[in-house]
Amino acid sequence: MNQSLLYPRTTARRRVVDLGGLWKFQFDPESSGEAEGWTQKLPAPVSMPVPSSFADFLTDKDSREYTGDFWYETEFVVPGEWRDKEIGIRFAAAAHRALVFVNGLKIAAHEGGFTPFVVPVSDVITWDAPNTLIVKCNNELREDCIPVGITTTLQNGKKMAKPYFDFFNYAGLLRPVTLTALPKEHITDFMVQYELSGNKAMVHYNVETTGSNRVTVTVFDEEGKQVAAKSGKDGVITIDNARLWNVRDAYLYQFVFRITDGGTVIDEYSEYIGIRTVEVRGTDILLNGKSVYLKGFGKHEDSDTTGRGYNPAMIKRDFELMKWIGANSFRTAHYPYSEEIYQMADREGFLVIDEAAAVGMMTSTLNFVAAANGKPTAFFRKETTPQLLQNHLTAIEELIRRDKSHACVIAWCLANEPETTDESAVPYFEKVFAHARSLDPQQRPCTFTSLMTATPDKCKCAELADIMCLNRYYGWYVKGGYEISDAEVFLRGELEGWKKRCPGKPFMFSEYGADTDAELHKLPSVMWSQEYQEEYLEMYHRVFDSFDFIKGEQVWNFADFQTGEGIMRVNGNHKGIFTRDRQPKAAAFYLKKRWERLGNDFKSK
Ligand code: GCB
Repeated sequence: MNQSLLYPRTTARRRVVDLGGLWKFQFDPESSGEAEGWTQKLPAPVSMPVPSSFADFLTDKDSREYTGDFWYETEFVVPGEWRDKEIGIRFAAAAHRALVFVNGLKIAAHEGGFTPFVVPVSDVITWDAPNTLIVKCNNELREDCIPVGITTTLQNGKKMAKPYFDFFNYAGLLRPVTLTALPKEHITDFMVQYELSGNKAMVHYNVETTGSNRVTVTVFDEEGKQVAAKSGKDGVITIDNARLWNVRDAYLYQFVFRITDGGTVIDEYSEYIGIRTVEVRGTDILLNGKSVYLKGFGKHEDSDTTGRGYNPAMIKRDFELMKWIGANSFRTAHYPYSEEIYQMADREGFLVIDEAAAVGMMTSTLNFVAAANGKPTAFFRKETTPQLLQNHLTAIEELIRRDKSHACVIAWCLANEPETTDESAVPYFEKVFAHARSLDPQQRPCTFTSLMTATPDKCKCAELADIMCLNRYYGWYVKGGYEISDAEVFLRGELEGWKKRCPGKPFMFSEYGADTDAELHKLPSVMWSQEYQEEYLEMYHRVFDSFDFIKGEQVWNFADFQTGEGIMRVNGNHKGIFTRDRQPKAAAFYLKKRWERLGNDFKSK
């Protein structure tokens, strides 16, 4: 059976203890820790907050750029009262891979830094006494893992990560680590899908458990009133006069799942669930049967000091800013985000395009350089491709298993800017798309974001996508500044090409943007000035508004974010509409006017 990825919640029968705080931490540049017994105790640790990325706390460059193995250590006590429970340690994210040791025993390994895993520990702990938890992480980039990159060794012997992607390679125990105590017989997963008929919602559900006792599902509305109940591991629950979840108008029912034996509740799990349907029909993206236009951003989980670490304060601020500016959606570029972000999106009625960490799938050391030089290459013909595919499929499984019940998730983005210009991408992505489609009970649309060189005459994979997402930078990497009038001609020309190649498919812009210095004003504008960012956006919007099949606009990026060093980046990527500390640039006020004017049903017939 697949591992349970349910969000850890304390309920009548479940217990969750947050293990966050200051842990011990040590770099292991020689990878000698295991041989030297670090699995028992770290020899010379420093303190390190968990959850967080480690990179931006430290004041020397070797530490910030550290690439290789690094170790965490803490202690936990499990109360003897829980002897009859199944005890686990849940890592919400350990980037990019981890080995877990409890009391010196190696008990688990996990590849992939953005999805959770649970390590069962009942058999290795001492009750009522301190147990040692040691985690060996590794943040090396490879061509057979996602996100994709390589690791090189400098002349001085130090390793260095070379991402094929444009964001800092933050790593560590990025998200909460929790101790969980579940009943031996417990719920491991559930799924829901919807059918609407008049005022009625039929919720088809399925509950997985570890045993054979009776399962019940009870549904409560937002007032706490019971509106439906059903027993059985699968079935259909009918909700009369159902209030649907809608864009920026969320309504969440509470579903309580129980395992019962006679009058005894053996396990209980509950979740807030929005009822809605998502479908692509012709060039429309339909939510509850009505056409919706996406306004918003490609984002990152990125903030000062904590890096990619879980930062609930920043999550809150970001949602307030997205509401302020009139956005209704975002894409989790370029990896699955913290679970709490989807919970907030469910609550606030934001539409999320949920992305796997499949980024950097092109032959280049930096994807935007490849985008600019347009040389034909063949990323999916490498000898690493079979292993990469395997890791990619597993990551998609974990993503869909984790996020499938969120109302906010309206599409799966299976890769960012893969090199789809070579035939070798076709069999690769046929497998990726088929896999995702076989896993999602709600059959949400699947997509990938298309790289600028993958024009309508060159892209080999467009037909696989239910919604075609374009990342385009005419007016920035190509034909920038005074040439922007030519950029507009190119952009229009490309869209005419797409209209012919894929008639009857919805398109959206998943990236378009211009780097902008929050301090720089210039009249008339120059590239990098606040004025240019606005002119660039106005040009794109003029074009979008003249093509009916463009059904969404997500600006790159919501906020400035950290990247690696290089001549293309000035302490990070500055395409943010907000600064890294989440204050508006001038274009934010322009976007606010536009998005408040465009309804969620913009371009619906
Ligand atoms: C892209 C990438 C994104 C980069 C962006 C840029 O196409 O998907 O990760 O940050 O371009 O700013 O160049």
